[in-house]
Amino acid sequence: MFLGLDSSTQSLSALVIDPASGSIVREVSVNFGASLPSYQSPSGFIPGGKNGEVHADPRMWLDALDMALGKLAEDFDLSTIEAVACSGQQHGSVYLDHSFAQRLATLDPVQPLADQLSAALTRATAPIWMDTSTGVECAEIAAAAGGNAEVCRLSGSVAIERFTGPQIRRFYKQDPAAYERTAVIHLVSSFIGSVLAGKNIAIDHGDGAGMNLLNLQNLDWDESLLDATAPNLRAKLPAAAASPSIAGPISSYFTTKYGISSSCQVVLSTGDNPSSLVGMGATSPGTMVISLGTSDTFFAAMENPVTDPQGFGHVFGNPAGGFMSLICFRNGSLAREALRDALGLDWSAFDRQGLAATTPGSEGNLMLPFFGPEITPRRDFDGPVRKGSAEFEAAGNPPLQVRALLEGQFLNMRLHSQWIGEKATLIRLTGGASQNDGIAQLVADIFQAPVERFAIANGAGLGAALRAAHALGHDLTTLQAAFCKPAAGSRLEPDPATAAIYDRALGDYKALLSA
Ligand code: XUL
Repeated sequence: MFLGLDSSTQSLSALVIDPASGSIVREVSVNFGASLPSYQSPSGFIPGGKNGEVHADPRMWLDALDMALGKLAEDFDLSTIEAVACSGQQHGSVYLDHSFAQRLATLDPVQPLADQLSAALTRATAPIWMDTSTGVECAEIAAAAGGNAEVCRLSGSVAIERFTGPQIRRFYKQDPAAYERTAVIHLVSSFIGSVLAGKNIAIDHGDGAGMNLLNLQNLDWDESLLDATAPNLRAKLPAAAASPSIAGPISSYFTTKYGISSSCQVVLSTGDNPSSLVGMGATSPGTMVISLGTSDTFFAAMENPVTDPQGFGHVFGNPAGGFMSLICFRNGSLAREALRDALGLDWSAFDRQGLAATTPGSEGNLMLPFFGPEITPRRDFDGPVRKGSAEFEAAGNPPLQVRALLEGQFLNMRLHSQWIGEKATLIRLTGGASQNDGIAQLVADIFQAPVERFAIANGAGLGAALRAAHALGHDLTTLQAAFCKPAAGSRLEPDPATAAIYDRALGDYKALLSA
């Protein structure tokens, strides 16, 4: 049996897989807001942060780890677990002093983790990926490192607010004494992994690439980016290492407290997106994952670390080797819901029948689908742009508005994923809206690739468990064939008759965007 943990924004979940039967045998989850109300973080972060600050209390993650393992141990024999790996929300960082290593090595199973480790925190709270407070620091890092094009070439991303390097720089500027006292800076994933291993563990290339600090060519912390970020930073960072590395056996805290075997191995942690790449069975180039949520995300494996010349996309390490792209589109369901509400429609307008009232290409009408600020491409102002017939431009003809919005979203995604240089041979669609046949068919047609839907709710947690098994010698391809299966009857084929229509629409969309 193998255990995967996923410490995400709102919850910490644990999932056990049995490779022999190809099944998930146990799954538990601790919702931070509901189960740990004393942290007053209903959505997993401390509300009301000033100047774009979004932080979370790392003690909450530790309490959730104790709780999740406690829940699991209630009706499951954890001595059967051969290895554990963790996935964590990307970019968030935890700051610890010299006592952390000693505290980890001498954890008392009778006391909660949080009580024993909190005194090691040099920054009481951890900035997470939702934080947008570091605009100034991003500009400073880019300037010091020779411009954003250079930062992107080196690290796979331009200096960007939610990434860890700018967060570290802000801490150094705000509280230099506490920065000085900091002996080690962990990502959320490597923090939990270190607790499991009872020692500081390395940061893997998957999550490490989300810091604006990892050099993608040599897979080590980059000297010029370190210098641009904060003094003496290399000494405070764990080593960067390949994802399938074994960190060592699990800490005796967990063997005594939860009955995990002392031979259970801790595998390096990774970020939730690299972990989802594994859990969605998309670690080989050609298969693209599109996740439809509040924001939509696109990710896919890549052999070489090509970077986005426009600087919108990101490159992370692929836990199975090589690299992966990740592109976030802020106007996902955000825009779909805004249009639905503005027109007084319900979701049926977006399904196959609703879309059947109009034809592919929206009769030549086009929409830039930005109902709020967008990050891919960057647009600060709110409001979609409509171009076409007078009625359409006046926001009339609701069915056409719906189709034009969806086509705009996925043409925008196709346009802004061209830099990865791979044609999709298969798209794995996940997230709430993926169940909608109308939207799924439109994705298949715009990308001219078959679409499969997944029933898996927790791709990152499954990815963690698969990584644990892989690091202990199981073949990843065999594991993925057994675990990463599309829901029965969920596959849709692209309609070849729409290929030319969407090729032309893509050109028109690009022209409208430039205009
Ligand atoms: C990716 C990103 C989020 C977090 C939280 O760059 O910021 O997807 O990983 O899920």
